[in-house]
Amino acid sequence: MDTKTLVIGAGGQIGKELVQELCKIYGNDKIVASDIRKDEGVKCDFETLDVLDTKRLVEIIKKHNVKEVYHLAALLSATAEQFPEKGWKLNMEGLLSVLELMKDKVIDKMFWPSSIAVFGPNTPKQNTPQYTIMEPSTVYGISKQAGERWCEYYNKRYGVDVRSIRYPGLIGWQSAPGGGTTDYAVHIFHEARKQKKYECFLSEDTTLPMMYMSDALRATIGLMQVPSDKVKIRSSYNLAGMSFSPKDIAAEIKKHIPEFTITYKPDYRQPIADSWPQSIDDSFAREHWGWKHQYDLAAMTKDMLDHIK
Ligand code: AKB
Repeated sequence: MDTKTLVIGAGGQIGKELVQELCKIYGNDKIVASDIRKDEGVKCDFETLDVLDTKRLVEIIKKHNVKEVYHLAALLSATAEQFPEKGWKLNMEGLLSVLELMKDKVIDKMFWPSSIAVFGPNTPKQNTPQYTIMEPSTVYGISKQAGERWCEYYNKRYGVDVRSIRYPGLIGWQSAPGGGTTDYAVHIFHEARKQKKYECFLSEDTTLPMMYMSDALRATIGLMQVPSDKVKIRSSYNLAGMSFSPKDIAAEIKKHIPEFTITYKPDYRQPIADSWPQSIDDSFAREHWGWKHQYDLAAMTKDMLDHIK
């Protein structure tokens, strides 16, 4: 029986596009998508799964002879602040049960996403290094940092092949983000097309690291494809694309939609954003496995607006 790749959290912002991309590269019959709710659009096999249900997870893995897993199910920064216990439980227990299955050699390889949220208010904000002060101040950030420690521990102690990236804010036109602090950078495009105006929940000068989805997918699949000895960091790799503020992105949108206007009404997400870095040093990813981003703010804005009609 052929081996398959399972995407957990396939209905989320990254999951939706990742499943499509993996199907394109490896074929629909090699991919299994799973989420708590059925996504009608998927072309490959789909299994309903709550990642906290380990019995069901094992059943799916056995049924499809799954050997690789992209484990994306998580509560993002803003939602996890509303539901701290749920955020911690989902983000930690889900990861630990897949790591255990790797230890028991049920699965050979896993991708698990970390985030710039592992950094905190005492981290240097510019060109944030791979190794630096990390004192996350959100539940999401704490869970991602703890997750990184577990990934490295399982790799060093049991030799499991787990690979990870600290995603910046991700921007794509195909899927909606859910519950993140960087979500404004996706909503702004839809509102610019629909209303020609947008009220931003972050202040105008809040600069954050961001990345276009096609770059994020290339990085994710690229990291999973390189030989294991190239993956020298088993906690999670810093990864950079671009950095911008709401004011910068609004100015770029205005080049395409001159009538576009933006107003600012910072809310509970502002302190989360203020605790994160503004730009990231990703030289280890570039050196170890050849990472190189393609999209800057101008190229991304054009592509987003070309696709959102
Ligand atoms: C969020 O805003 O929570 C995420 C992230 C940066 O991890 N997009």
